[in-house]
Amino acid sequence: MSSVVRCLEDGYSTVGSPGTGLGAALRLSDSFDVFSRQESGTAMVARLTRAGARQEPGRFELGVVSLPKPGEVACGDKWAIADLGSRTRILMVDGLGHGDGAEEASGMAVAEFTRAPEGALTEVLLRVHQALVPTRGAAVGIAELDPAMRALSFVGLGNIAGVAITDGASRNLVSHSGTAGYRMARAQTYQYPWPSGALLVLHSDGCASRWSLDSYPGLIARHPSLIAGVLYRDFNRGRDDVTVLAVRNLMETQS
Ligand SMILES: [Mn+2]
Repeated sequence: MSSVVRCLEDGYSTVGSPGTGLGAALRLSDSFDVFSRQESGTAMVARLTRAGARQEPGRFELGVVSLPKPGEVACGDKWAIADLGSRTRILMVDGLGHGDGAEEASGMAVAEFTRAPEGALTEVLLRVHQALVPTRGAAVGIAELDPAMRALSFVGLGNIAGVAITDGASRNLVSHSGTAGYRMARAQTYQYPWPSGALLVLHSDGCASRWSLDSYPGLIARHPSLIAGVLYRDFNRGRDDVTVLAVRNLMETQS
């Protein structure tokens, strides 16, 4: 869109249509955001909140795109979130391969994580590993967000990529080689600074890892759903399930 503002006006169209679609989406949404560049296209997020639905805690904001391999119905990538009071844990799991067997493995990981998300991250990972023994296995990453402490912890087994972005500097989170349910060597949790405004991006290997938000001026400050959507659009490999999750620390800087 050469002008997002004009495109949001009712009655404006470049193709002879009524030109009311985007304006209607904006009016009907509880939150709405657009990231558009003429050379690469447009990403949009429109959110509807169910009446009485639990509100986000306000300590962070999160967006996810998770889709099966083209042509598949089952998705072997899954993610889950567990609220532990001041801390929040996020699981991302990529069942080996794709299709039903991959979905079964990742579903069991989510079930185990959801059943018992507490304890040291390495213990949670070990329980997930044990739960997956009957399955074909999976790559697993577990992040713990502590927005008030401006801290982020991560333990990973296999190919779940994590990148912490602070003041334009990116840091890749350490993950161990192995496969949950099949082979797990000694796992270690690593801590990273996660100050106010910092972003964490987690993604499965259905998304290439050569991206940089530097190529998208302004995107880092936008809703995490837009960040996840743009990375999905431009870096999904097209031959695997793909999940991209972005989460930003919303805690105000300590006064
Ligand atoms: Mn994969």
